[in-house]
Amino acid sequence: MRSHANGKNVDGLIDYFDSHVKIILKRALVSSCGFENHWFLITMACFWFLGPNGGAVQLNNKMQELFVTGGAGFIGSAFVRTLLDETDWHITNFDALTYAGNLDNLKDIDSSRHHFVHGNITDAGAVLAALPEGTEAIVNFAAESHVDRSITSAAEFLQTNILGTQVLLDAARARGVKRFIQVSTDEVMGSLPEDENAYFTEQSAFAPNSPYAASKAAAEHLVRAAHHTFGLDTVITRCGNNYGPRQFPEKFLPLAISNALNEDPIPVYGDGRNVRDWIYVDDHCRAIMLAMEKGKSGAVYNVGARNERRNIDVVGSLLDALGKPRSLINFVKDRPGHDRRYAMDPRLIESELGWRPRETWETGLKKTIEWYQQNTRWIERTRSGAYQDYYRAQYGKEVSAT
Ligand code: NAD
Ligand code: TDX
Repeated sequence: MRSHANGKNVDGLIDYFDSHVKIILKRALVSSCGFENHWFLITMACFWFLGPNGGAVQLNNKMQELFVTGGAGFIGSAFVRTLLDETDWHITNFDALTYAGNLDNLKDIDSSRHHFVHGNITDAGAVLAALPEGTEAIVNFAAESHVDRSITSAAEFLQTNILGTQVLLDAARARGVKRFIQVSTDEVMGSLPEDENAYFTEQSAFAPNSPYAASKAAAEHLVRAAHHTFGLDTVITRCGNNYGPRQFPEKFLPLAISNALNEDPIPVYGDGRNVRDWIYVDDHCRAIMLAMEKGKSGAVYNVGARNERRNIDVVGSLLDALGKPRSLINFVKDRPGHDRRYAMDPRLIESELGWRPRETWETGLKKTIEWYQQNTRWIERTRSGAYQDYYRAQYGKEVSAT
């Protein structure tokens, strides 16, 4: 796969040098052999165009086909945007449009290179029907992704996150898809001690503590098994807490921003001292792109921006940024089994693939807050209807729909 960084410019340069080198070599051949030795020239020309180096030449400007699942959700839609912006690739975006999937998240993108298919990853027939011939890679974002919902009911998590992943692995093998990328989470490794200088590495043991985390851990095992047993080319990325535009407001940061904008109380679980390792969503997406293109087959890469923060400090920062009072903070009953601390050691992806986050907490939070301030209609739509029922059941009270 070719490098995505400034892909169009790099391709242009390669094309330029490639065509000029060809011309120079052909001229040298003609002058050294003479026109009469045309068989030699024809043989050399065939070797040039069809020979073993042809694969490298053909990569230039060749449209790559990608199958993205869950691309109408928060991270998946950011990935689709980033990929369309930074490469020439074509994407088939396969999404069941659950409560978390939202076609508004895909508004204004280049529709000539993006094909949306409404479908469920647990439906093998639908997946195979939608998977284009010659698909270069499957990137699996599709998941039930909210820990609190998994505590209320785990069934959908097992269906989508475990069985759905196996369906995709089988489809990848059946169709000869070159690479399978599983988007996983730090939560598979459980909770770190609060006061110790401990970090999750790629070698950390699995210790999932919620049904969500357990389902993501099971999915990772299936990906690993497909690599080990069938030789499928797989890469797993594990990331911490993402934040940014278009995150469904059941997750802590968008929930807190939406509530703060309406001056509704912000529910903080327990003592608010749980630590999460926050990363701006586009930085995560670029890490996935790099892992997809350059990651080692069978590898796992931890993705983190070295940005640990306590929940109470996160709320504090955003209330200050919005000019809202701290009195909006409302300590509520803790989440059962609440993991105390997540912290990623990203040294492998940094050293092996050269990945670095572009956003700091300050720039990322500013962008995020501005997006929610400017997209009140999006918040209104996502917080109407079923969201109100969810909020009442989860927090035992009403919240503004706007
Ligand atoms: P999200 O809930 O915002 O989006 C999930 C998307 O998957 C939605 O568009 C939904 O419609 C789709 N989907 C759900 N079930 C499906 C099914 N059966 N078939 C097809 N599509 C289905 O989630 P997100 O926050 O964007 O997370 C994306 C992925 O990244 C998930 O796999 C999650 O585990 C992982 N992840 C998330 C975070 C985070 O902080 N949000 C961190 C690390 C890893
Ligand atoms: O109302 C809330 N109050 C609160 O204090 C909510 C919803 C959360 N919290 C706390 C719980 C966590 O310590 O905030 C922290 C973040 O919570 P979530 O946004 O629910 O994320 P988390 O449980 O940490 O999991 C997230 O990161 C890893 C994503 O939801 C997962 O999909 C991802 O895999």
